[in-house]
Amino acid sequence: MTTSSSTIESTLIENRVFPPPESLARTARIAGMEAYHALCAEAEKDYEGFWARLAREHLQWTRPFTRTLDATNAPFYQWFADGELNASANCLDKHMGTPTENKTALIFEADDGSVTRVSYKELLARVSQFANALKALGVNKGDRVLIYMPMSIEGVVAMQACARIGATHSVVFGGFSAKAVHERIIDAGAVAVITANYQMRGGKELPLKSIIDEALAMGGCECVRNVLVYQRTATPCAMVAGRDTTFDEALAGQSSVCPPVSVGAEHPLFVLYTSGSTGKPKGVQHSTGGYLLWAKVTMEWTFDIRPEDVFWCTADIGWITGHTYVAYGPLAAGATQIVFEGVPTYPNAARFWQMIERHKCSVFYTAPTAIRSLIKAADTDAAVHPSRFDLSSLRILGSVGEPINPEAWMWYYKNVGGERCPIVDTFWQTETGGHVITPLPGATPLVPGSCTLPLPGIMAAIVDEVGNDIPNGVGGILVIKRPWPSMIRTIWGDPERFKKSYFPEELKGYYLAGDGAVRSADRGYFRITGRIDDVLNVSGHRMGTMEIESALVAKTDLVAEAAVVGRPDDVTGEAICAFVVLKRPLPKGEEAHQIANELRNWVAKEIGPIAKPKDIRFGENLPKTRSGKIMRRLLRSIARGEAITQDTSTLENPAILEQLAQSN
Ligand code: 6R9
Repeated sequence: MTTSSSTIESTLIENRVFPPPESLARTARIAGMEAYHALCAEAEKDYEGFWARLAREHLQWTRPFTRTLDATNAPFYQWFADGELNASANCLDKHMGTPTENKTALIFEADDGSVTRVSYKELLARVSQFANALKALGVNKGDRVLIYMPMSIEGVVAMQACARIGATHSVVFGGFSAKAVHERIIDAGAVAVITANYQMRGGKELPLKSIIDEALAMGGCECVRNVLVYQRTATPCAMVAGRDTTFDEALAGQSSVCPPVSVGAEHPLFVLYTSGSTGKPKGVQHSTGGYLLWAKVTMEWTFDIRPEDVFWCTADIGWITGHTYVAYGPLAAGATQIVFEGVPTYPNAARFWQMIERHKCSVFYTAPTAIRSLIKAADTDAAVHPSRFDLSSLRILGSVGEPINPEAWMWYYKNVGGERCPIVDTFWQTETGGHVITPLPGATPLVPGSCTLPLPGIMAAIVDEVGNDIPNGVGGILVIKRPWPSMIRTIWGDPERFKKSYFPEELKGYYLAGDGAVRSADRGYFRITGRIDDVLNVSGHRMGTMEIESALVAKTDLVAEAAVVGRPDDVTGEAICAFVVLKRPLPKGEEAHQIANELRNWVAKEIGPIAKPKDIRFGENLPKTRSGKIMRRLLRSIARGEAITQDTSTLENPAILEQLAQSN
């Protein structure tokens, strides 16, 4: 038997344990495992009392709540329901009159490297002025506002301004297509859209406003009365009279004082669309009180955030990570944070390391896919290796979005963290609002590739198909047994789908995360084994296979049938692989290549460039059972280039496997 040295190394690595640095184990918010266990015991003993204590300690209420959890209409749980507060006041106003008011809230670094700083006081003034501009346009409490913005101070201001007047924002990532924006505008019933003329990414000027114009022209968007346009670049864009206003026009003459509107704790702070296992994206609705509570608490527990920290979460505000750990959490915690417009590889793959050095970043939070691509770059070009930069300001590193493989973990730990900084591998989802399973930097001994243990108060467990607990060492379904304050409240406009997706009857009322997981036999540490539904994770972005399939078959002149599966990819984690049956004879060579490109561009237009399949394979048919079901497990094997070892006896057309396997 031969075993390659890399296999030996990775096995050894997975068994390695990294205790927290001594200083953090002494001083962190949760210092040592005893402190962690004490909090878990508190939650265990008096669940509601535990959450009520946190909610009173961490949030400022304009009207105190008297009831903690209301489960009468489960699974539509309500938290702190009779309490009132304002999210923006809890992020900004509460710092006024404290030493934080003159502190830098945002360090914005643009794509071209220019830097703008905004203090908490200035940010409050800007948010208030913007809130007044929204009010002047007739945007009211409860209205939905769609935000389609680049990473910018203005993007954060727009979100906070909505929160200030009780409008519910729905941020759509700037990489989504007009069609995707259109669908979300209609589903949310947005009354206004906030966008920019262009965005700058990697030295390129990319349109945003024209995509909004295209979306609004698709019809059915009568709900949208106004479009607000931030002029990010000097290039003009088309403006529709009576509908479109520039930021400058809208802000002119508006006061920079705007009293925050108190809303009930359950008032929807935002709706964020994410992919599910059926074609249509789900509008995940979050509350104000419970959501903000966890954003603030996890900043302190997971990142041990301190007044002197410079925090940097590299996620875009179009994703949940950019909501909780850019737009809300760091501000609620009074931190200084970096907001970055550009991409990690421009002007070269040292951009992150350069920025950490330049801004003396101390807590850095990014995605495994970024780390893996930077490892690749550093391997081939020593000039972009992190060792060339002074990263001594770092004290805590974080990872989010997908499993981090032990090799990437070790590289991150050694080369970025200088073997000093704990890595918090935070497992969570759009639906969980904030971290749910994660190491604590001053307590948890780290095992590369494991998100370790649930946060206090999060009753995570691994169960079988009927909700029975599974012993450590055996893989199963990840659930959370009790409701928690920052959980999803419903799917916007589709409560039935909410119940079906997250609280299936057979699971005893537990929250179904949609991931598989296993706990280690020795420590009971969780390791996420990947989605158990038809959702792919490409570069940390969730993509529904059905969503991509619907996009492909929507090309009705060309495509008869399509099936999409994932296959492992070294850099992006998973890659999208599409099997397509055309309405014409099987293409070969150059023609196949051309059609594949045409389909990729089509998917980019239907959903967005992030959904483009990496592989497209053509066949005269797809492997199907006699009842006509596509056998995806076989397609998964073909996509991975594996020999088919599964049972194919139920397959109607076995010859197709050979054809598809050779179609690459
Ligand atoms: C925050 C975010 C959620 C899905 C989730 C899981 C995967 C996220 C992870 C992780 C392993 C981690 N995921 N963090 N898998 N380890 N630390 O990413 O939200 O975009 O909704 O994705 O991402 O599969 O179910 P979202």
